[in-house]
Amino acid sequence: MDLVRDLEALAEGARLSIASASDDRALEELRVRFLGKKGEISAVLRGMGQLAAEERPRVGEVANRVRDEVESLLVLARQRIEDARLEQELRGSRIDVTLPGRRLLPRGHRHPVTRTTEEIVAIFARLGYEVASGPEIELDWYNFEALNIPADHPARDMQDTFYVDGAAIGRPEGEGAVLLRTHTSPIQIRAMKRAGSPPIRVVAPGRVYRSDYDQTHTPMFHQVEGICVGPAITFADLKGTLAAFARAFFGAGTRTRVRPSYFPFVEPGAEVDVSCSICGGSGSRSGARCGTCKGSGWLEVLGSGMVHPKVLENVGFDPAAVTGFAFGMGVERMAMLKYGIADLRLFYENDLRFLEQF
Ligand code: 2NL
Repeated sequence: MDLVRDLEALAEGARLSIASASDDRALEELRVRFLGKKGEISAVLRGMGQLAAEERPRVGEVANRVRDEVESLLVLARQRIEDARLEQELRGSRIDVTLPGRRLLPRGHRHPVTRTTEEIVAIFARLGYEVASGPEIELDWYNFEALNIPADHPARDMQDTFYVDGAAIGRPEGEGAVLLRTHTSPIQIRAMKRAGSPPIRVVAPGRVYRSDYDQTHTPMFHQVEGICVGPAITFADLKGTLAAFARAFFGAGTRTRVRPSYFPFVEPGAEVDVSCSICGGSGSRSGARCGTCKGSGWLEVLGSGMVHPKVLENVGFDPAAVTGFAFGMGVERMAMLKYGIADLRLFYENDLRFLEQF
């Protein structure tokens, strides 16, 4: 029976020392002391050889119970110590996750094409134009027919585009082709139909698509077009508006000239040139021929004209009562001329060494 008493005393000693252990190392020492091969419980069990056979089961039973208890006390103590350690760590280094970061990340900026689009649109917004957008996947009627470009018109070749399989998007056959718009004019056609009657001033930025790909053409590019229709709008309004735009976009000293040109949706049509923003219109730069305007002093920047009567008619406006002017420009080209960018493809390579200059 001495062994049972020894075991009970051992258990009491284990309870006290485990309860007061304050780190993992101390616990490990206690584990070895009580449970190890040369530990106290093993020592007691070794003494069992001296016992009478009938006493052994009872001592064995107590020894097992004590061993189980010490094991679970060690597990609990390990948890207690880990909890305390975590608690102390959390108290010692409180992190305020609501504080702003100390190192601000570099902010980034809009793509030069987006920026140029916004600059152009803002100028026309100041002139009283509303800003409209429309679908990039367009119907033949809005992209071509309404603009006085019938199916057999040569302008269709120049604006050859990408066609969408109408059947695949559930359009009944015979309702006209579905295509990627080749210009943003259909936005203005839609805006005029929506308005129902003049006057109207709309500027229409957006992506457009043409089946072109070379040094100066990408199959997707950006345009800003505008239209102004009302009673007695004249070619003088066109010139005044586009000259004001050119000064706002390229700088106060910018001069403007118009040359006759042809677009099926206007009559008469005109090309608008501005004095070269790089050489100031002189045609030369530090003694050499200006590369941007090829020495002419002028840059072609816009197409324009008086809205064709058929186009007015197509949107339900009365060409006998109202007139209007319209214009269109390529955004990439405007950005190239303003910032002196030589190669169109730079806009779409997404090379940060290029983009970070803006
Ligand atoms: C160019 C030429 C132009 C227009 C666009 C237009 C729109 C309507 C009616 C009449 Cl709804 N005209 N837009 C007119 C003349 C020229 O753009 O070279 N763009 C890059």
